[in-house]
Amino acid sequence: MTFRNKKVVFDAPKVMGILNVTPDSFSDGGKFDNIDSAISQCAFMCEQGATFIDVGGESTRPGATPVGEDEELSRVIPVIDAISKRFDVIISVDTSKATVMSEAAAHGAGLINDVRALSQPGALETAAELAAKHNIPSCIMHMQGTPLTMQNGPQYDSVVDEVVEFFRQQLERLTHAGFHYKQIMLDPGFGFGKTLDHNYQMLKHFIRFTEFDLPVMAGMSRKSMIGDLLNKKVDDRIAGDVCVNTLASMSGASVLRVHDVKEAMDVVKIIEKINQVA
Ligand code: 8Y4
Repeated sequence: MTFRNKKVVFDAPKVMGILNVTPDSFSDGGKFDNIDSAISQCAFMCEQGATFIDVGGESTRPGATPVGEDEELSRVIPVIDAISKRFDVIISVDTSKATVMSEAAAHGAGLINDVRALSQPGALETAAELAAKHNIPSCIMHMQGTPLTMQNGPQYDSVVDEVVEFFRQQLERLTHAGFHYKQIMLDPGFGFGKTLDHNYQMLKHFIRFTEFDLPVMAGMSRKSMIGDLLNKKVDDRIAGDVCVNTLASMSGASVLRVHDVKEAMDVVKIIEKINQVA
């Protein structure tokens, strides 16, 4: 798959480092502070082997309050601009808003990562135009409900079947809008309207998501599917992360979206070796 002008071969999984540019409540530092820390965090993840950096300015954690367009733009665009000038990494923009997508693309983004699967006003049209004009793929994630309500009693007959069917429908919709098939990445959306069992059903049968011959992303890093099962706080989930990323990798995951790039790269190198030996 090609991201703008960079070709990536998914013979083994690649790592996407998470770069949050949501303000934290313990810091009232100005925008320059945030950009400087974003740059150093990005440098750190690039040195460790990240192929992608996912820049997000909207929290999609359960119950998070929505952020306005101007606020999201002012958080995300200066960071994308700074990263694209300094690092040879593929910048992924984590957004659902059409304006943020096009501004991010204008400042160097190479992938659109939309947890709402291009469902917001103008998002499909904008993403399709960016795919056609600049060869910017989109990652389409499955979510049941909205971030506000998704975790109150999610239900499926079969979560795996429903996610596969969702992918089928989205591929139809995106190709109809002008996307080339090979410009679409898929993501089952761990933690987005799923119970603990739903998440582990998706992990157990992850290989089912690879039937479309498209790259599949797995985002489980530090999520409650690890913390709740193991009874571990967010900063004590690395071993769990490594385990689930190994399992997803063995089932054909192409991109591991993680906070801890160094540990995920160990997984990638072992998978690469497994793929090489007889
Ligand atoms: C600690 C910190 C615990 C953050 C949980 C979290 C995905 C995603 C998110 C994903 C794709 C998150 C933007 C949720 N998850 N995009 N985004 N796939 N494609 N929570 O799974 O990281 S945000």
